[in-house]
Amino acid sequence: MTDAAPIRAGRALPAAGTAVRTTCAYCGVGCGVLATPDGQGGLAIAGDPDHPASFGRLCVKGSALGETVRLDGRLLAPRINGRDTGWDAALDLVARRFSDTIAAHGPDSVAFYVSGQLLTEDYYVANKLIKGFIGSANIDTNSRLCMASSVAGHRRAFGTDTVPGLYEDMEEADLVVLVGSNLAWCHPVLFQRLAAAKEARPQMRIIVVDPRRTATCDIADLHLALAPGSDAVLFNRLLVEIARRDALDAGFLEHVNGFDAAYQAACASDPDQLGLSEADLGRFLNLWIGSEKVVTVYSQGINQSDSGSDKVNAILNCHLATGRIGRPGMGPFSVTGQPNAMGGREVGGLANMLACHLDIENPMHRDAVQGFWAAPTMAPKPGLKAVDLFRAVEEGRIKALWIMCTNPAVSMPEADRVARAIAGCDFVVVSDMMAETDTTRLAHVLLPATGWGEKDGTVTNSERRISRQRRTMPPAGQARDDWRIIAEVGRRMGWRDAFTWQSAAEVFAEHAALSGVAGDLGSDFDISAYSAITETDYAALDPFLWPQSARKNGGRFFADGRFHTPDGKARMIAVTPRAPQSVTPDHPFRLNTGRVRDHWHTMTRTGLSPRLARHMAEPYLELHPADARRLGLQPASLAEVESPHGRAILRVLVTDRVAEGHPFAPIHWTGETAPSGRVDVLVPGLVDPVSGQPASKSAPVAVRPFCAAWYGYAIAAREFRPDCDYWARATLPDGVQVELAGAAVPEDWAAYGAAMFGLEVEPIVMRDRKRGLTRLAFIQDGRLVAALFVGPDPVAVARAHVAGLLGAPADPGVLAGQPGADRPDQGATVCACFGVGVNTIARAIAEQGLVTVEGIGAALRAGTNCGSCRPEIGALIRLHMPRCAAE
Ligand SMILES: Nc1nc2c(c(=O)[nH]1)N[C@H]1C(S)=C(S)[C@@H](COP(=O)(O)OP(=O)(O)OC[C@H]3O[C@@H](n4cnc5c(=O)[nH]c(N)nc54)[C@H](O)[C@@H]3O)O[C@H]1N2
Ligand SMILES: Nc1nc2c(c(=O)[nH]1)N[C@H]1C(S)=C(S)[C@@H](COP(=O)(O)OP(=O)(O)OC[C@H]3O[C@@H](n4cnc5c(=O)[nH]c(N)nc54)[C@H](O)[C@@H]3O)O[C@H]1N2
Ligand code: SF4
Ligand SMILES: [Mo]
Repeated sequence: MTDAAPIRAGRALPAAGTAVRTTCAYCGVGCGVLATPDGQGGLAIAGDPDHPASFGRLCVKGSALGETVRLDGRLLAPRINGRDTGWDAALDLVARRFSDTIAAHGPDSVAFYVSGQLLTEDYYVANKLIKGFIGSANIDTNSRLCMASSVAGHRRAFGTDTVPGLYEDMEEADLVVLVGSNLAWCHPVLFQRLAAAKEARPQMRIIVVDPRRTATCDIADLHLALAPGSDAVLFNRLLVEIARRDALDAGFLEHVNGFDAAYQAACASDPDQLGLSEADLGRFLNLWIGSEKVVTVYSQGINQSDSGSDKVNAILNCHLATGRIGRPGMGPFSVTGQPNAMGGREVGGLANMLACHLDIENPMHRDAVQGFWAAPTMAPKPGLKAVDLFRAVEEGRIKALWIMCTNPAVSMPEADRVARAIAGCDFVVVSDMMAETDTTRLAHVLLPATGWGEKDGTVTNSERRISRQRRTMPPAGQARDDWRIIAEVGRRMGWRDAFTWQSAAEVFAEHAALSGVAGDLGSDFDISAYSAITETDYAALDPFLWPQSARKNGGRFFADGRFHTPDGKARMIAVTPRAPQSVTPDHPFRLNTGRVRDHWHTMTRTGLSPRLARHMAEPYLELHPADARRLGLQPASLAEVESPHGRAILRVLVTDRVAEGHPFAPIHWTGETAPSGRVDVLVPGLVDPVSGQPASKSAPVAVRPFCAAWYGYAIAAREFRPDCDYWARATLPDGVQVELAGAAVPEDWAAYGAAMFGLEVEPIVMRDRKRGLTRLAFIQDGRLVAALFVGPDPVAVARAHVAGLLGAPADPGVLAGQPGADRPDQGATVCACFGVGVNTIARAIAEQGLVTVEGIGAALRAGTNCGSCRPEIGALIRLHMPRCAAE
């Protein structure tokens, strides 16, 4: 990087060595990134010290962005039925098939399924095309799986979908309660801000409410491992206690309807269902009620439930009853997952919203938007929500489907059924950056989209801050921006004048102007200050909080007691807690699902980074020791997990982080990376009746040992696709590594290995008949190109060591599978930035007596770059601390 000041690039690409201000591609924290093209197609990545969400910090995923902008695996040209074609042919076909379908079967026979990873400009154009021109509201988004219950809860309570507070409220609070949020792994930079605030003000308290003990608990004063799904009981109990202790804010309650009914319902719920000790529950109640400045952060442990909306409202009720909302250091705070989950809500990307927080069911709102767009029609009613949308695809009611920027064949509940529905649809278009995903494999037409780093636009983060993503590199192959692709289809469907923008800035300006119309109708989403933004100003746009208009600038909402309901008052909702779907004798376990630290969803991008693959290389099942014992499952063996909807095979990780009967599995593995590790095949398509959000955290399942006759570990310089019952692939700096297992032992390992790797060389074979081990090394031109280790038990090979030998001059020692005595095995990676393993850290603790995260950092560098692994280092210190130091 040069010393030149970072630029806010215009439309021209920046010169090599020039840092460009942009925003991270991943989570809803929305960190500022300085991306510097290296002149060879790569990018150097650093945190932007001036970005108000992150002040220079980046987590490990953000830091590794440069490793994911390679061309590997990219979709480089449009394809029709698997064959590369030109844009004209592809766009004409899409426009014609959509027009013909609408002509024959009406506007509701087509649908778009989009994503919170689209930029606001992309989202705006998609919403305009389908709602205003096609005349259907059959557009839904993966935010339905993510934020829909928060949206519904906000709209019920506030009359609008608005997050009242700001990130700094978490830093200023005396108590932060994290409910169903693994902030340390899922919003790492916000977690770091919180951890720093607590360090600076040790009297600050943090409570984690999660049935599972996560890395987030590392900074918690109290962890409430409540019974899964019982959060509404907890917040009802809190409401009752708030009233009993006279902690209600009578003045604020003047601005709130529904207290009595909410209170009655709260009194009727039974705190025994929480499974918490009186002492823990008492501490929670005391701290919450005793701290005026309290922020309740919540995420998927609340939203992803078949009563998620009620859980959201149970939380909002407590903040409304105490008037702790919209003032510094206090408020309910729903954190968004995707980089533009919030932007999608603003433009009306959900089937039941219009645009700019307007209501699709309000005829005045519909008329205003139709007038602004000069649209021939306007969707008259809400469209199908994600789960229903794919059911309609299955039933043949949706005959043309366009999926953009999401991978529903992996991420939707009942994923096998959804994949079958897509495969059976008459006409499927998929816009993606990548060529091979579980969903792109099912498309008739594939449209290559530009990805992060190649596109221009805006995203809105969890605190309503809009910031620019900026183009820093040319598009891959023929890839085009999503909004341009959608606009082209709109024009080819006959609406030439409505889709004429020349730049993302023009789309943004139109959206801002529409928000002014919405503002006149009372909408709080109003950024009309930007209605006439120029190209130059858009290029230079600094991050800003909405609203920005003649009426209001940035800041918090609702402290003034003015809400967006017809009578201007907030609404408390009577919540009668409902238990999650019951487990049954056939499916006696409740499967919880979620995220790991270093992967992003279906891994199409994070899977390209060897650094990110180091932390968790395989799909796994966290299982309580008592369950493991009862089922006869050894650590690192494989479990078969089955539900009425599908079956998966996962590596067993025995841990008391989870409760008995309540295992956990991460969501990231796919048909491309571990075909039997797709957990959404197990999850039922059961939804919240208000929000339509699926219950992704509580699938009833059966767990049993997978009877593997053999286990294996393979490395290879080139990609290969194994053919056995279980495999999981991860990227290495110079190739790939794969974990394998099978129910039947092949006759000839040498032949099996050669066929699997697609190699014609004779391997060097080492057999240990007594222990049933076989080890093969394939050497070409004196270098190791592939190796396979198999045995009747999970193979004990030092992974990092063996993987490092790939491509190196062949060393007969490779088949030992372990480093020599002079090079101790460093074990599973903890710090992905510097590649520091668990054994190395444990040794440093024991031998050098290091007992602080800082001390480990000084000695090993671990934890000193992005800081994502600091909670894990802390946990290792507690585990391995020499006894005298612990006392
Ligand atoms: N590393 C990484 N970060 C990400 C993402 C990613 O893929 N990888 N994805 C982003 C996206 S889109 C999202 S939506 C966010 C999600 O961010 P989070 O919601 O923080 O993440 P999850 O792991 O899905 O779930 C959070 C926790 O909910 C808990 N939980 C399950 N059931 C219950 C319950 O009944 N009650 C309570 N209180 N808790 C429960 C789980 O044990 C889990 O620890 O992360 C964002 N950030
Ligand atoms: N069981 C269970 N299931 C879950 C969840 C859970 O916690 N448990 N979480 C749910 C949640 S919260 C979410 S958000 C979803 C996420 O699930 P998905 O949205 O399906 O996951 P991604 O892997 O993020 O998919 C994004 C796709 O868009 C592509 N892409 C990236 N950038 C661009 C671009 O600029 N343009 C285009 N056109 N394509 C692009 C990527 O290559 C990738 O194929 O999963 C949901 N599913
Ligand atoms: S916390 Fe990490 S993933 Fe999220 S925006 Fe910041 S750098 Fe990106
Ligand atoms: Mo999400």
